[in-house]
Amino acid sequence: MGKRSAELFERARRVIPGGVNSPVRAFKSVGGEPLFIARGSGASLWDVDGKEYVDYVGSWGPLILGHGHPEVLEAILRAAADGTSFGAPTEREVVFAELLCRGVPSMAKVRLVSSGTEATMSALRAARGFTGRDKVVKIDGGYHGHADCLLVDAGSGVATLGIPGSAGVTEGTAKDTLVVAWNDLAAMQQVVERGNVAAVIVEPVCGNMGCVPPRPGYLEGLREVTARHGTVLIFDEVMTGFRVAWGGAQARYGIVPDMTCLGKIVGGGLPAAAYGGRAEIMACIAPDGPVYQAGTLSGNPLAVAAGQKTLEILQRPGTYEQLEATGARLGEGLREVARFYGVPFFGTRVGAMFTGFFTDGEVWDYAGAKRSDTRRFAAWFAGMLERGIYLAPSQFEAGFVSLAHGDRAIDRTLDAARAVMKTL
Ligand code: KE4
Repeated sequence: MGKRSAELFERARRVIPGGVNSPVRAFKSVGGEPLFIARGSGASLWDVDGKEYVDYVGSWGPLILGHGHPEVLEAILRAAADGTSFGAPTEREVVFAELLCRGVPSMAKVRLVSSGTEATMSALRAARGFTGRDKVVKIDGGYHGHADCLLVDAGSGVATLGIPGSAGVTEGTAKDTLVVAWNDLAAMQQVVERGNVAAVIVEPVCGNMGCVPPRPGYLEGLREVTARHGTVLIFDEVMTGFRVAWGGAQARYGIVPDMTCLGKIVGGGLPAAAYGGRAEIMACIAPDGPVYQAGTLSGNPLAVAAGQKTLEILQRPGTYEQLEATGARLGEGLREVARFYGVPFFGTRVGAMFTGFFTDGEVWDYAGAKRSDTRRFAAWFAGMLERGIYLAPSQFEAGFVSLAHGDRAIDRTLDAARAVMKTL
């Protein structure tokens, strides 16, 4: 790590818990100190010491166009010139909501919020209000933001830090959250059949235990058992929405959930997220119905402008084909390098999201992900960082490619991977 980053981290730790504004940014599990970022452009980032990196974090998902896309910047500036926030309805948010409902047709109506956490928390409240039931089911190692009832056996930073949940979540709250393993349909059926389950919430492609796709038939099975028991099926597409396909994982796999949570990409790098679903469920939301949910900055004009422009660009011909091709080149390239150097490695990928697990076995759930050699991952991460490749600092996070990742970025990454894998 450079001198400026080290100085800033030292100062940050004095005034910010752990020196970071979100735990995943700390390099705790890989045994280093975080880089402080000065700027980004396209597929690259520069730290405050002037070193350039190929970026596979992409602000944890939103930057599917890369950093500082000129059309997105222009849209933000234009919106800002008219005022930064009104706390009142605008035409822009209507157009954006129409675009989201067209893009994700399972949503008859959608409510804008400012973070993925708000989206999932609000969707669960709506599902409970709609069904009059208490329990929710989540996946072991699934992460849906930091609402109390979802911080049970969570993935992402919680998994990275190796803690079972979070202090400060009451037993009363945790007892209504039931947890089953990803891709275990029989376990899910059992829990849902026991009754009183308001909602099942899943990432339709897990991204917070690393990228772990659904097994063939699993999502279909979820849809069937939840429909049979009147349980609301919530797809948390905060990560997968408009990333793995136009319209998200539900479009890619052809499954219609009752509710959908969106975030990251729909904010185009600014704070916007959304939840929506079937008309009867959304009719429960205030002021139409009794489920309260609100937000001072909800539908913020700058965030909506950035999201709208991002989705407009994604709708242009060939974008998802390009993301698929870039993802495939990188994913297959990494697998090949690992095979060549005899490093135990299980590569996963769905479209433009990927993970390389350092394990002999296959990974289909969190237990499988945890069998990875995290010490080897730490060495891999450090070696890649040194060679100018910025990966998420955890085995239990997905990597992302963007439309700005061209052949040069991928070549540079695979060159670095050869040099590092050789030493593992
Ligand atoms: P936010 O509240 O961080 O906007 O979104 C929460 C969230 C909800 N659902 C899914 C599937 C998510 O992946 C997330 C957030 N993901 C993490 C990284 N894996 C965001 C990074 C962070 O926590 O700083």
